[in-house]
Amino acid sequence: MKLYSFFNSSAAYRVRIALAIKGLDYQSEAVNIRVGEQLNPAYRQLNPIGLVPALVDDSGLAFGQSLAIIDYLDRRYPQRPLLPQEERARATVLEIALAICCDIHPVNNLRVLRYLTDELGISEAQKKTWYAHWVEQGLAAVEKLLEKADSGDYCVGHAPTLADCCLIPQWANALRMGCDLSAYPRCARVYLACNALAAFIAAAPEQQQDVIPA
Ligand SMILES: N[C@@H](CCC(=O)N[C@@H](CS)C(=O)NCC(=O)O)C(=O)O
Repeated sequence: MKLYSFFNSSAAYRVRIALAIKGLDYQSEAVNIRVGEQLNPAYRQLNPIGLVPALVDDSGLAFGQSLAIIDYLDRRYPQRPLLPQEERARATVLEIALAICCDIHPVNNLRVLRYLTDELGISEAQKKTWYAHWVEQGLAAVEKLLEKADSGDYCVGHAPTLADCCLIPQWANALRMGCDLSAYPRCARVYLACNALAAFIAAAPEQQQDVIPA
């Protein structure tokens, strides 16, 4: 399999965690989103949306959307499942994952931030305020969802799930952007516990071949 990835893309990071938890071998192909490689026609053949990640599986099937990729991997390689079978636990995992992937991440994506600064002319300071606002709203909700789920070291239950695959990259992004995360102790506990696991360490941005030092 080949994963088209960028070291600090949180959507690609989700998939890297899933691949590592499942112990799957894959080739990594860097797509530098800072210089627009995600918009190259050859890449858009693989992922018409023009965002990373994209996966090409061992049969040559190519597709994007990190959650679709993780769901595919989970069904195809059922070892260490990332989505519980039990309906209520599954709904809780998806609720947390989607709160991050649909409600926080898209409004703070690179293309949105660049549109705000380059087309609408907002300042760097206003961009930071925008970013922190949506992180704050979103993580406050996630913190409540974790409380409802009675989270511990993981968002739901006693092993990492899709929810953890989504929370850790989102948290890492928020840290990188200098957001105040002190109001979310349950999220912080999950972040610390997951980051002690080999799969999460291997998937981290600083471990990727295409890392660009800050
Ligand atoms: N819903 C997509 C989101 C993918 C996404 O937004 N990727 C970002 C990096 S985290 C990207 O490619 N950004 C480039 C851009 O905004 O132009 C997924 O989950 O795969």
